[in-house]
Amino acid sequence: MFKHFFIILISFTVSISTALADKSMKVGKKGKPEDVTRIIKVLMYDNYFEPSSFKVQSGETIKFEVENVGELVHEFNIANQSMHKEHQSEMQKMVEMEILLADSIDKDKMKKMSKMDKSMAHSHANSVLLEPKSSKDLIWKFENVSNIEIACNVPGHYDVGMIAKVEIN
Ligand SMILES: [Cu+2]
Repeated sequence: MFKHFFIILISFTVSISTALADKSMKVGKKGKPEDVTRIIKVLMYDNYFEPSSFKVQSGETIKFEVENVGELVHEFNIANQSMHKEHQSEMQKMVEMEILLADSIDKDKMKKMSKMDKSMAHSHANSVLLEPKSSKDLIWKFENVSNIEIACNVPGHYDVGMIAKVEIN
């Protein structure tokens, strides 16, 4: 009986620490405008990024000028795979609540729902969510980590490969 409990406790602890390790794995942080050393223009199409890969230096602060030139809503999100996976369920919820539509965002509804559930506001320093024909800048300071991907987590888009590789030197 005691042994059984102990095994459960161990597996529970292992799964928690794996989750924590992923979360604390730094992908960088929001950058300051005065630290920007490079500007990269990014176009979002249905369903891919242009450019489709990025080479950055560790410690570099880049301003991404992101423009959605597609017909659908797209996201530009700097994260690692497990962060993307987690964020995809938030985005799925936004679709179910009809905040996130295929080609638009219901901003009034977003405002209302986010009072009850903060994640519905979609305010993340590492991401911009854009309606077609709109643009926004994102300033990011990269740190020395592997497995960073720039991806779109609008439901279905990640699965069809709306992912850009990031190589950090
Ligand atoms: Cu997309």
